[in-house]
Amino acid sequence: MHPREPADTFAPIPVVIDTDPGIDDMLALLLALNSPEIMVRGISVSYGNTTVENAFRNAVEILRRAGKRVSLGIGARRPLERAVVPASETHGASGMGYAPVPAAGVILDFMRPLERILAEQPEPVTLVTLGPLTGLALALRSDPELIRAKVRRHVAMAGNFAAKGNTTPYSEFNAWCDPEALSLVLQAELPTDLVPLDVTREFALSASDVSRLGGAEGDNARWIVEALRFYVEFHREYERLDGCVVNDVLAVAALLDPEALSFQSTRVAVDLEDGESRGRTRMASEGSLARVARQLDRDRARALLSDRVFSWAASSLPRPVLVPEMARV
Ligand SMILES: [Ca+2]
Repeated sequence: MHPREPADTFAPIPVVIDTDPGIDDMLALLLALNSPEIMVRGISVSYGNTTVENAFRNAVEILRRAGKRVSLGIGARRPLERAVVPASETHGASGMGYAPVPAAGVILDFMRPLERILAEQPEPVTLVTLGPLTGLALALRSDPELIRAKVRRHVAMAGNFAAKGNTTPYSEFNAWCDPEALSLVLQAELPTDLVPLDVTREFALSASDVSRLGGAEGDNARWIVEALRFYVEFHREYERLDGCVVNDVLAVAALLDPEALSFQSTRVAVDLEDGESRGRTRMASEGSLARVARQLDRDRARALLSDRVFSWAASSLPRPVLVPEMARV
C-alpha cells in the first residue's frame, strides 16, 4: 500500500520544446533544463536560425553540456512554401556564434517528427516553440485531433506588434520564415500565447553582462560567452545595441514565473504577401484568438537567467576530454 500523496504535491509542468538553436535558443534550453518547475519531455529541432543539420547538432551539444537526456526529434526541415534562409549573420555559420561545436551529421528520414514526440506523451503538455512554426503546422495538418489532445497550451516566441521587426522593418524572424505556418497554427487556436518582440526587445543582456560571465572559470561559461560574443557583435552592427536581445528565454520564463510576463487576449492575423510586410503580425478583428505578452517584469526574468543558467555555467566543472570513438580507428 502506498500512502496517498497530498493534493498540493509539487509536480513539474510537462513541456515539449520545438527549437532552432540558435544562440538565444541555447540560453532558453539551458534555462528549461535547469529549472525544477518544468520537465522537458522532448525536444524537436527545426531549420530557422541555421540549417536543420546544424540545429540538431547544436541541440545535442547543449544537452551534453547540460548533462541531460531528452528524446530528440525533427520539427521541420524547410518552410511550408518558402525557401530556407538561415540567419547566419545573427547566429554564425554554425548557429552557435564562436562557440566550438562538433561537425554536423545528416538527418535521417526516419527521425521522429514532432507529432510522434507528442503522441508518446502520457498526458497533455505545454508546447513551447522557439523557431519557425512549420513543425507544429505540419503536425496540425497530419493529425489535428492528436495535437489538440496532447497540447494543453502553446507558447510561441513569434511576432511583433508595435515593436519594429528584426528581419524586415515590419516582421519578426520566426513569423517571417514561415508566415503560412504561423497563420495555420493561429487558426487552430490551441490556445496559443505569443511572446513578441515588443517584450523581448525589453530583455537585452548588456555587453558587460557577457564579459562578466566571461571572467568565470567554468567550461560551460566560456562556451556560452563564445556564442554570446558573436551575438553581441551582430547587435552592435545591425541593431546599434551594446548587448544582445535574448528573445527565446522569455517564452520559457513565462512558464517558470507566471508573473514575469502578463498576457492580453486578442485576435491576431499574419500578413502572407511577399515584400516587407511578409510575416507581419497584426491585432485584427478578423484574426484568430490568441494571448499576446504585453508587459515584462525584467528583474524576474533576469533573475531566472542569472541564477539558473549563468551561475550554473560559472560553477560547472570542466569535463574531461574524451577521445571520440571514430578518432581511435
Ligand atoms: Ca529560436
